[in-house]
Formats: sequence, C-alpha cells, structure tokens
Amino acid sequence: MNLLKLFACLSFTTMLLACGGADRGSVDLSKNNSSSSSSSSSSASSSSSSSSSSSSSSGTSIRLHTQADFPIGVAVTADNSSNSFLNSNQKQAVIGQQFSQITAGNIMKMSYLHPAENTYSWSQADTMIAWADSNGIEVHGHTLIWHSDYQVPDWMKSYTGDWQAMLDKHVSDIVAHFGADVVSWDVVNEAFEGSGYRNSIFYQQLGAAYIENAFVAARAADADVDLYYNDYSLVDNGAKFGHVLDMAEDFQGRGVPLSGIGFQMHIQRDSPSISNIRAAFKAVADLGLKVKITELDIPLNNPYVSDDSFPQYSVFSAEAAEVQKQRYKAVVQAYLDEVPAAQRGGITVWGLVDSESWLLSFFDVRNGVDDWPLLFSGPSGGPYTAKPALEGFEEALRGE
Ligand code: 9MR
Repeated sequence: MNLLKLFACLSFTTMLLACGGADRGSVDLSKNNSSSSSSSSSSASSSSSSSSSSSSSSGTSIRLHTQADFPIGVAVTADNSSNSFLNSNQKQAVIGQQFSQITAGNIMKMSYLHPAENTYSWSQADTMIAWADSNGIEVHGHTLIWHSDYQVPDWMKSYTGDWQAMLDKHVSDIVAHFGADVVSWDVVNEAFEGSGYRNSIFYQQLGAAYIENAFVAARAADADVDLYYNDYSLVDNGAKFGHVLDMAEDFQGRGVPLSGIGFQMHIQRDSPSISNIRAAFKAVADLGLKVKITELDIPLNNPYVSDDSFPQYSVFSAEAAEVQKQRYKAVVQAYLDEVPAAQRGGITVWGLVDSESWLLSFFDVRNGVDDWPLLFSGPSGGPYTAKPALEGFEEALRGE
C-alpha cells in the first residue's frame, strides 16, 4: 500500500472496504497504534471503545465478532509482563475489533488467584475485567480446578485439613468475587485420561466426587453463570471423550449443574478428521448441553506423525497459509452445522499473535520448531498482520 493510499484509508472511513478488501489476508494492522487511531485506549484503565470505533484505522475490514451471535474469544496475557495486552494499544485495538470475549491465558488459574490458603490475589484479574467491561467484551473464567502441577498452589499440595471443604471454599470464593463480570467458567479442567479418571491430587484426596462438588459449589455461588467441564483431545472421539460423555449424562441424570463441555481443540492441521470433530460436537449437542471451543489453535507442523516428516513447514508459505485457512474454516463450519444456535457457547482462539503462542515454547514435543498457529502474525510488540486464517474463520461465519 503506497503512502497516498494509506493516507486515503486513514482519512476517509468510506474507503475502508476498498483499503481492506483488496488483500485482507496480509493486511498490516500497525496503523492501530495510538498516533493514528482515535479509539485506541492509552492505558488499561482508559475506557475508549476500541471495539466499535477503531475501524477507521484497522487496516482490515474483517470484524469477526460482528458475524456471530455467540462469543468469539481470544486468550490474553494480562499479567505484569511486557506481553500484557494491557500495555499495548495495538493489542487492545485488535482485540476490540475482532473479539467479543476474552479468557485470561494464565492469571485466573488456581496458583495465581489463590496463592495462600487465606489469601486471594484479585488485582490483575480485576484490572483485566475492568478493561473488558469498559470495552463491551465478556470474560470467560479459566480455570477453577486444574491438576497441572505448576498450577496447584503449594499450600494446597501440602494441605492436611478437610479437602472437600477447602475446595468448596476455593470455588465459591472465586466465583462469588467475580459474579456477573464472568459469564462462564471452566470449572474443572482435564480430569480424564484415556484410561479413566486422571490420578490427580484432587482424585487422590476425594475420588471422582471432587468434580461434581466443584460444579455444585460454583452454582451455589452464582445462579446464572455457565459452568463448563473443559478438556483436550476430546474431538478425536476416543476413550477419553467417552468418559466425559458418561460423566455428563450421569450429571444430567442426577441434577449436577453442568452447562456444557469445553473442547480445548489444540488440534493439528491434518488431524483429527473433520468427521470426528463433527461427531464430537454433535454428541454433546445431542445431550442438550452447550458446546464451547475454548482454546483453538492450529499449528502447521504436526509432531505426532509416525514418519520423520516433522517439521513439515519451515516457513509460513502461501501454501501453508491456505492450508491453515481451510482448516480454520472447516472447524468453524463444523461448529455451526452441528451445534444448534441456543447451545453455542462460543469459539475462543488460544492467543492473539503467532509469536506469543504457547506452542512455540512447547519444547518437549515441538523441539523449538517455529510455527504459526493463530489468526495474526507479527512480533510481540507489533505491528500485527491479519492472516488468511482470519478470512477462513470469517468466511465460515458468513456461511460462504
Ligand atoms: O498458554 C498457557 C501457558 O502460557 C502456560 O504456561 C500453561 C501453564 O499454565 O498453560 C497454557 O494454557 C493451557 C491451558 O491453561 C489449559 N489447556 C492447555 C493450554 C496450553 O498448554
């Protein structure tokens, strides 16, 4: 885009479509910075409505969330690090333009919110939620109970009192604190393995009852919030998914307050098959439960292949971009086809920009190999570039 055209784009909102339409897959979003945008907030606490008014400088005409009547979300970094979106006008602008919901990638996990038995650490989450509120964006809570060793607080690991009472209080204190500022929670995360219940510290202490008790405690603390069971590798329709379905049916039969199933969907570009993904969505929808895609990302390099072809892509070529676009599109189409409108809990992408994806630091499996799993590219500090995957997502939402 030459300077004259750039000036025209920035000056005349009526030319937006012309500016963004020619090559929406490689549009530079750097013009969202505060110097050229009338809407980017200058700080986390400012309340400009980037979701509605920064279109005059966005550089892409795509507005993902406007194409859906269910939440379109993104996981955000909201801690004190330099990556925090609260320190970045460019990130805030892109989030406001494209998404209607955010999930904290980390700061609402157990060890962050509840670092000592009688101490809660609300401030970072409260600051994030204040930004979301002032920008018309919903917040999904992640996560009240998670086995992951580095997310179970140390005090809890060595707890010797009444575990059920302690966990009930943990759940109800957190749900009550956020109240209506959080519209849905991942109540329990990753409680199953293929072989059955995961042998987590919670299972060791309380058996499977810790799961339903967490849902009961969450519902007692908030009558309206949606309550999800969340897990990975559910869409391959294997034994683990069977366990989750059995639990869901059991909960429904006994009146345990389960609103829906969260499908993390850290999937590959070539697996699971779309037919497996569709069948999994349908199985949950057929139970009358909500279906939420909670952590979607689609890397190009699949490390789980039986041959030695990994990595399959060493650069993000045009062909790779197209493969990824079609995969994002197929997932969103599957969701729309298989999940009735009233049961759509939303679709959340696990991160804003490729360079900050958790997958890039997932060394044990991916061995430090580069990848491009999300909807935007660009260095951490920006500028950010909308990828063809964003187009694929939007095309599916538009029914194209
Ligand atoms: O993306 C998250 C990463 O920054 C953290 O280091 C990690 C451990 O807390 O968790 C990552 O998010 C995970 C999510 O909370 C649960 N499902 C799997 C996600 C990717 O590992």
